Amino acid sequence: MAQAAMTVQDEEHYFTLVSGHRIPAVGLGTWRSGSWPDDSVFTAIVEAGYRHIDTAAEYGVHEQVGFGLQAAMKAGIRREDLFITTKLWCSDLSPDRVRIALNNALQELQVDYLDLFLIHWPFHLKEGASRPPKEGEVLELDMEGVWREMEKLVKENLVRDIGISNFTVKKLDNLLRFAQTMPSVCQMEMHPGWRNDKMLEACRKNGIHVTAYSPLGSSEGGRDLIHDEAIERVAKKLKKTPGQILVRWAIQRGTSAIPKSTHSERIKENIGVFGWEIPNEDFEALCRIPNQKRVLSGEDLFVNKEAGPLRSVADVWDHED
Ligand code: NDP
Ligand code: 1BO
Repeated sequence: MAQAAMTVQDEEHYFTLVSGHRIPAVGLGTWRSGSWPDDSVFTAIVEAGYRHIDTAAEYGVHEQVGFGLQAAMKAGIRREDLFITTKLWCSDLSPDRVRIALNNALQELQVDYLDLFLIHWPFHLKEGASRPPKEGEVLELDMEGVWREMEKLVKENLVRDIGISNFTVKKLDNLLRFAQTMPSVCQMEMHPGWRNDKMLEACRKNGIHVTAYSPLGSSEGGRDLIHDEAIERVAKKLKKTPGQILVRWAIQRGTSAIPKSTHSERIKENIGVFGWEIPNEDFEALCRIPNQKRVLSGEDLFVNKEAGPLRSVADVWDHED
């Protein structure tokens, strides 16, 4: 009986990827995590039971995340029980830069392999590009060449899974034409204020697991879902916090979620999402929250209204919204 209970709990904590590997249902985000993300990473892993840490070269915190990972391993957590995700930034989105970027990431994170390496955004930027980019700073992209290099990293066991982020259905379909190794994961902004059902469905159809980023609505100009009346109502009814309702909603949709916090109470709170469910009627109500809108449109990062090639947010998302 105890054994059966363990298995059920274990299953609820993970999703299985097309590669056969498992991704933890909840991970810690590290974007805008300040100067000491190592403390948050350590707290998350050792005190709160997280096993997935999501980071990116662009967040500028690889080294601190690495310190946190090392400290957690010194405290007895095994590397093979951790799931470490990082991302290939846009200035490295060319075939000759992929391996260099991976090696830098491994060195900074102090690990000898990654669990997941994602294409952060499907746009190639010139090194040091401004925000928004000036004329000539959004470069031509050889996606097939980049993907081939990512595939080699899997074959060489430097990376266990490869994936994508901020793709559209059009870009996904294009990638699937030439991919010899399937993207295992697609990381997208998803929360009740931006369900992005279209992309979720396209990934499901192709057996690609989705990780929901900004599951709480993000920070700094994000959407304040924590105080949304529908979320607060369900939280009150189920005696959970709004943060827990948002993370649980993501998991019940079949996506993993990577809430970010640098506060230890919230880090612990956000993973308290197992062993209970949002009842169907409440789940459906959360799926009907109006004013569906992205928080992270990509405008500052990629749009140059005068010179292009991306002249609007609609261009960034291939006019699919
Ligand atoms: P989240 O949706 O995780 O929200 C983070 C904000 O919520 C912070 O201000 C945090 O503050 C606050 N918060 C955390 N927990 C609670 C809680 N329980 N109650 C109230 N407030 C809370 O935003 P992010 O945009 O950071 O997304 C999460 C992660 O996803 C990122 O950190 C990053 O790893 C990844 N990501 C990936 C992207 C991509 O392009 N692939 C894009 C964006 C994000 P505090 O820290 O003070 O607790
Ligand atoms: C600038 C990168 C967006 C968050 O992943």
